[in-house]
Amino acid sequence: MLLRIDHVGIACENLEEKIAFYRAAFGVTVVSQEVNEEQGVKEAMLHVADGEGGGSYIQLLEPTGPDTPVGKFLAKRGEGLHHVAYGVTDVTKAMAAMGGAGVRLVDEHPRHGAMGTSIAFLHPKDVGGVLTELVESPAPRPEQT
Ligand code: CMX
Ligand code: CO
Repeated sequence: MLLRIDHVGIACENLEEKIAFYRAAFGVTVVSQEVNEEQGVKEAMLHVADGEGGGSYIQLLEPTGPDTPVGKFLAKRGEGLHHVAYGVTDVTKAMAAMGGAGVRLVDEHPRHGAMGTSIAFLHPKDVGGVLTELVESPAPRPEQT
């Protein structure tokens, strides 16, 4: 059911500073930068590699305010690894399967993620302390097939 690791989400206080660090230290490039008000984040996707199932990324996350998931996480734990995101073919089907296996779903329905993806979160308390995201990428445009 899982296609690949789509991205790792990393919480930070200052997005621009962390982008500069990752570009200098790892030579990665920013492929998308957006504000997702619903998730309460300013974010950047940094490209790591392309595989059969699609790309893999580092997602840098700066909260838009203290009362957001990443804002609360930073206050409690400080900067660092925030979540792991797996690519899936169909996020609604994956949610049903994982919910059926007894894992608490944070989202009842898929939400909008970076780069046109559909995303849903699984509760960290049911995944051994790891906030887990499921990502369905948009269908490729005809010229990319
Ligand atoms: N990883 C591991 N544990 C986490 C966590 C994380 N990222 N975030 C919270 N927790 C733990 C807390 O430490 C806390 O544990 P304790 O009770 O043992 O202290 C518990 O979960 C509850 O945490 P909280 O601070 O009270 O936060 P909430 O219950 O209000 O929210 C959660 C937790 C997971 C439901 C919320 O963070 C959420 O909805 N996350 C999904 C959305 C999200 O993270 N969006 C930003 C990223 C967007 C993107 O990737 O595109
Ligand atoms: Co993410």
